[in-house]
Amino acid sequence: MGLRTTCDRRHATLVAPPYNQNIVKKVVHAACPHDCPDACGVLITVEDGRATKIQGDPAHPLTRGFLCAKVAKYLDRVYSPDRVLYPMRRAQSKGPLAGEGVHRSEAAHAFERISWDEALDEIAARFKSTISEFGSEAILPYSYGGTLGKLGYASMDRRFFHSIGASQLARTICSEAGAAGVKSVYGVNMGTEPEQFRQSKYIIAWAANIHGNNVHLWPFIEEARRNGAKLIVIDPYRTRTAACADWHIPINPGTDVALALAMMHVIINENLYDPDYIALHTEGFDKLRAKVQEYPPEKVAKWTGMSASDIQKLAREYATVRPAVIRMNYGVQRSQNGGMASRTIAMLPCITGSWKEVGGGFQLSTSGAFGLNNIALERASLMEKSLGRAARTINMVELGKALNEVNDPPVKAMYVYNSNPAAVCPNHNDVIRGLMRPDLFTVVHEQFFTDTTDYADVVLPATTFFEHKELQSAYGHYYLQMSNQAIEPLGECRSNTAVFRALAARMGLNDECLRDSDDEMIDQALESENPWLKGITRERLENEGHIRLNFDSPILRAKRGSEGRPLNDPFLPFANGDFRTSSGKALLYNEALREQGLDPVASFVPPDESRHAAKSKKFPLELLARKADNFLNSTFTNIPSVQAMEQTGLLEMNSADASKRGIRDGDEVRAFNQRGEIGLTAKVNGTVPPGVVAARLNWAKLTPGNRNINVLTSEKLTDMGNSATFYSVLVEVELFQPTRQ
Ligand SMILES: Nc1nc2c(c(=O)[nH]1)N[C@H]1C(S)=C(S)[C@@H](COP(=O)(O)OP(=O)(O)OC[C@H]3O[C@@H](n4cnc5c(=O)[nH]c(N)nc54)[C@H](O)[C@@H]3O)O[C@H]1N2
Ligand SMILES: Nc1nc2c(c(=O)[nH]1)N[C@H]1C(S)=C(S)[C@@H](COP(=O)(O)OP(=O)(O)OC[C@H]3O[C@@H](n4cnc5c(=O)[nH]c(N)nc54)[C@H](O)[C@@H]3O)O[C@H]1N2
Ligand code: SF4
Ligand SMILES: [Mo]
Repeated sequence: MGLRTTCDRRHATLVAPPYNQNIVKKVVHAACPHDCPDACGVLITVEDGRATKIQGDPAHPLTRGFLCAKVAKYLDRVYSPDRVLYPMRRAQSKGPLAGEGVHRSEAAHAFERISWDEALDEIAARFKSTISEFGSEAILPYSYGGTLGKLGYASMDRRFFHSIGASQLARTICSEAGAAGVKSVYGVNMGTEPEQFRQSKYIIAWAANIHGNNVHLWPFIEEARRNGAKLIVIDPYRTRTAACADWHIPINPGTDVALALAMMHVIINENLYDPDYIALHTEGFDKLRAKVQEYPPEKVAKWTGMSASDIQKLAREYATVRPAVIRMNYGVQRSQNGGMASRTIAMLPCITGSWKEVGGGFQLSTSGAFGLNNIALERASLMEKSLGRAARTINMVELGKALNEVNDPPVKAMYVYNSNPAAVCPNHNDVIRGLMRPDLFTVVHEQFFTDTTDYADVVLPATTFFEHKELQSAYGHYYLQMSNQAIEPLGECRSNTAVFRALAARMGLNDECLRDSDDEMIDQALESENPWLKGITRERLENEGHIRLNFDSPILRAKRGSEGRPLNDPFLPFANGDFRTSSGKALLYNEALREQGLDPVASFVPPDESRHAAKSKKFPLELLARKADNFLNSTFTNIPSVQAMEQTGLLEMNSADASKRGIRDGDEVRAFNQRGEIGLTAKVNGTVPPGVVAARLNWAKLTPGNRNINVLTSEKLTDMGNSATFYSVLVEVELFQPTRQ
């Protein structure tokens, strides 16, 4: 029989096993740091210093005791024979080793093991010589979502790079268009608490692959459906979520702006809106009313691929079946007009007044509520000391351009952590051309020998979340968590903060904040003006594991007076307005958009790469270069037990498009456009409508020809937020022809 813990909410409960007094067993509370809205509470069982079990924390209100399939197999990742365990220096030329699928420990053969002292000396010396020859901005940090832990994501790393005056990185690859679109209405990116979905009667999953990317929301949706709620999925791809829905709307990619405007056309013209909420809590309704007249359902039908009557039905149901909630996810904003799409969809609950209702509203993210003290963590002011000004900013989406074209100064040294740009960046061929540059000094701090380590000069071994302590916020719920260290670091692995502390010392940097410990930084993060953090301390988090944001804070209650709606339970962020705009109202008209060359209300501009553009004649198919349900971006793609759950190397096609090209299910095909080409296996399985093809992200070296689907995606940026346009890509597909010798 398994051993029971006495209290699974304590971060480390020691349990002496009855049969063998020598084995020390403990259960440690941690939090999953992967780039996923669910930010699960995790319990790790450790026996004699070795993790033996991982499970979802049953006490966490969202996790509810279960983990997604990939993290349930996390012991395979932590104890994988393929981990990077020691600092390594390149011993062979850059690029993947010959032979397909060289992704396991063999990739290490391109390197020789060195000590931490040698590695730190080499990096410090190269950084110093780069600074003296080209200036400090010739050094580029490159990081993203490997860990969303507050310390590992942005703390000592930023302090270090600000202190040396390195280029800044605009971290826009994922969510900035959506955040900008939502903020252009609400002034903040937050929304409906996920637990309230159980009280909804009409749930729209708008570009939200809930089963794949947000699985802990699903039980609440199921509960709502048991009580009669309807689930509508708006997604060109037939996800598992779409397959279970009451109504799946396979909208044409990049046309959501037009759909939202047409829905508002119906809602406003048929008097289905909430005049009181609009009068009290919004600005610019008259201009919106005028604007939506340009988007009647009949006109929008031809863009979206929906019938006018379906648009009307959706609008009427959304406005009248109450409460109605929209779970929009980031898929919608990976289109060129993704900022405007997010803006218009975010307007819908302001028009219907659905923010007043428990189980109503809208959620893209909850991150805007945490308000941790990022200024204290990141210390941007250190740039003033090192450079006398803010360093230049390079957009991470444009890495190909940065490495091949930027010349003022050129990027001469790059330090990659929390990211695998050789897999996840658009315009893969240009990225690889840049990474191959012999004059580029590249450091990669990693857990595995990824696509990017194949181009590294020095590889440093990184801890997993089992091996370090973290403070964890979330973007899909309102609980702050402590992730405690469960086991000692494997081999010579070090956490991000530990490496940057050591590098700062090695470079002789002396600002005191470069020596802060992890606990000190956690305390600094919690020292914030945000009233919702009141009463939340490191000690409490260590003892309780997770704590809900303090929406009932006395400060807010005093501000509101005794008349106010109870804030804590249920949390209704915008029931009384309280938008974070200068007027406190939702901005249906936003003058600032005009300065960005956009319509201050809203307008639909089809993406350059879409069926509505002239270019579509040469490359007529719209590609969705999607994520895999069982990987996390490029993470987990190399773990055999996780690979076994996923199908890779596929190009999903509609039977109409396939038969037009003489392609049958299982045929080898070539997908190509002006940026590149890739060989894949056709899958004609009904997941995509005519005119759309889809493929899944994977490590390049696990795909034949050492390339992945990002050979076809572009560096073009979105209308707001300068994000990536992974879902505005045109391609052509043909039966594979072997090249003649
Ligand atoms: N299993 C798993 N979970 C993940 C991730 C993962 O890779 N795997 N990634 C994590 C990360 S980094 C993020 S940002 C989140 C993202 O989570 P989501 O926002 O759900 O991200 P996507 O999968 O990019 O897009 C969601 C859906 O949008 C659809 N879509 C594409 N274009 C359009 C369009 O023009 N209109 C509409 N209506 N739909 C469109 C796609 O087909 C997709 O099914 O998930 C996180 N969770
Ligand atoms: N075609 C296509 N491309 C995409 C997307 C898509 O949908 N389609 N999605 C985009 C999106 S939404 C995102 S968010 C990006 C994600 O891009 P990335 O943030 O680069 O995400 P991952 O591919 O998960 O790679 C993260 C790496 O960080 C490492 N890592 C994990 N923890 C740590 C740590 O504590 N320290 C260090 N030093 N390393 C660590 C992991 O081993 C992993 O290799 O990809 C984007 N690229
Ligand atoms: S990846 Fe997401 S669903 Fe899976 S354990 Fe982590 S937070 Fe939970
Ligand atoms: Mo993302």
